[in-house]
Amino acid sequence: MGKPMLKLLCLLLLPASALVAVLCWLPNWSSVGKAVPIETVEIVQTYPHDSQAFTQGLVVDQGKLYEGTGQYGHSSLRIVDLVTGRVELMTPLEQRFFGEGIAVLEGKIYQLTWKERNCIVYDQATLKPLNSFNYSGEGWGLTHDGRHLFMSDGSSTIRVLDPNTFRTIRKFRVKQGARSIDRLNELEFIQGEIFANVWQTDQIVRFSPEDGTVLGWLDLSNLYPLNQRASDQAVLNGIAYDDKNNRLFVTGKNWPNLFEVKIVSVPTIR
Ligand SMILES: [Ca+2]
Repeated sequence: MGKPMLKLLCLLLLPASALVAVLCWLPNWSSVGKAVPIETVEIVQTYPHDSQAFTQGLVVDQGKLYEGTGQYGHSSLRIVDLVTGRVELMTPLEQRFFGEGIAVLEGKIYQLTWKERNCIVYDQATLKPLNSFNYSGEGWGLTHDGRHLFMSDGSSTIRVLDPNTFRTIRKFRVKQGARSIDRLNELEFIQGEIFANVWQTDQIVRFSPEDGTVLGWLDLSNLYPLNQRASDQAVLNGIAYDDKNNRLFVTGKNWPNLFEVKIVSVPTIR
């Protein structure tokens, strides 16, 4: 290439490279204008819920409610009649385990434990333990997209796991712009998004399972007033989605009710 041609090429490329440099330099370029909707819910139906259940995992599958409960000496995995709240089948965990999130996938139930680094796998119909997997760190919430498990650990990080090996395939952080959203607890995969309880709040955050980008918030502070709760541990925790009938259920730790709710848009953004 001759010198005149090289000069011309440099002149042509300079504005483009300058633009790229500016775009890369902008610290929150990907988050500019990322205000997201805050929505609330209306109660469609109220059902009884075992107020002794320290809810850590909640799933609806084929019209049945599956619940995982926590606390040492009280942890369990349950099949619950959705309408009456009656426990139909229950497997208690060993005293050394503090039960956490659950996911139901291909005839198996996966139940995390808090600090015991042990995911117990059960037969879905009998709740009989089949095997278990080890993992590092803490276990909080669990859900799946039909193929992989998604696991929270109390931070803003979500691990994507192979359900056959529990190997971590990838990880991402849940972020709204530059702000990490941590204390992610119970999870639910809903129509291509993940919904997560944010521990010790009445807020649910919705985010992308691809990269953790926050897509919106649900404010559920209207469901169960703080001054009626038995303790400050009785926080919102438990999201279950009935994908066949498009029904959304929520409850909390030691809440006396489980609610079917409908999302209602309100004209606010955060
Ligand atoms: Ca769930």
